[in-house]
Formats: sequence, C-alpha cells, structure tokens
Amino acid sequence: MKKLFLMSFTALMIMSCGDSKKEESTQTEIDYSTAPSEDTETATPQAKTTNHIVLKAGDDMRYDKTEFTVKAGEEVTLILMNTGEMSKEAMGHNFIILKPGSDASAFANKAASAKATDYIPTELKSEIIANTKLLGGKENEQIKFTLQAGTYNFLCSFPGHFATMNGTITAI
Ligand SMILES: [Cu+2]
Repeated sequence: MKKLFLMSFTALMIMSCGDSKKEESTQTEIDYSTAPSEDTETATPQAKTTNHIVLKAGDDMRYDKTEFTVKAGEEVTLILMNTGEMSKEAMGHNFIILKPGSDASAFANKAASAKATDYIPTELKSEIIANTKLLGGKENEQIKFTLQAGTYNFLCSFPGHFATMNGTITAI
C-alpha cells in the first residue's frame, strides 16, 4: 500500500515537471518577439533647431542638455534654471557662451580664481558672447543673444564644474 502511494507521488512529480518545462518554452518565445526590430537602426537623427532654450543644472553638477542647434541670425532666448537645493557659494551655476576659437578649458582655469567677479575673469571678458550671472539653488535667469553661423562652446565657470558642465551650440 505504501509503495503504491510513493509510485503515484513520483508520477505526479514527473507530470508537474513536464508542465513547467512547457511554460518555460512558451515564455522564451514571447521574449523573442519583443526583441528590437531592424527599423530603429535605420532611423537617422535630425538636427532640431530651436531658438528657445531651457537649460537646467542641478546639484549633480551637470546641464540637462549639452548640444543645441539654433537658427543663425535670429535672437535666441535661453533660460538657465538652477534646479538644485544648494547655495550659490557651494554649487553655483552659470552659462557662458564663448566666441568661436576660444579655449573653453583655458577660460575655466582663469575663471576659477575670479571669485570676486562671480568666476567671470575680467581679462577674458572679450571672449564672451553672452552669460548669465552665477545662480544658486532654485534661481533662474533669462538671457538673449544672436549667433552667426558657426559652432560655439559654452560652459559653467564655477570652480571644478567645467569637466562635467560644458557643451556646444551650433548655429545654422
Ligand atoms: Cu556649475
């Protein structure tokens, strides 16, 4: 009697094992169907031009975007938002757009010792096309400027921020 019970129990185990295997193979088929299609690979990115830019910078020491394409010869409106919580002294951010051919890294080096002028080096002011002031957490500023066709570097000149806070604006 006991033996018979064991045998039927084993049979049940085998049956349920078979069932779970079936389920597994069905799931694998579903996974294959969600694989990316070839269409996404052939899509080509297009340069989107906009002369209204909202640029955010937070306590993570980054701009939320680092590349823009604008229309040359038309006024650009840029709003810099410091979305962070920290003070201007600890995590201040600005936006400085430089003339073509300017060395943004050299500018940042000089700016680091220009605390008295909010990290805008007086001797390199001639390289600046436009800039915001230094903003602390939750502060915003809107500036306007017009660019001729070309590629322009921008940066945050707060000490140590250049490495992660720089980008380019292309005017076409
Ligand atoms: Cu910054």
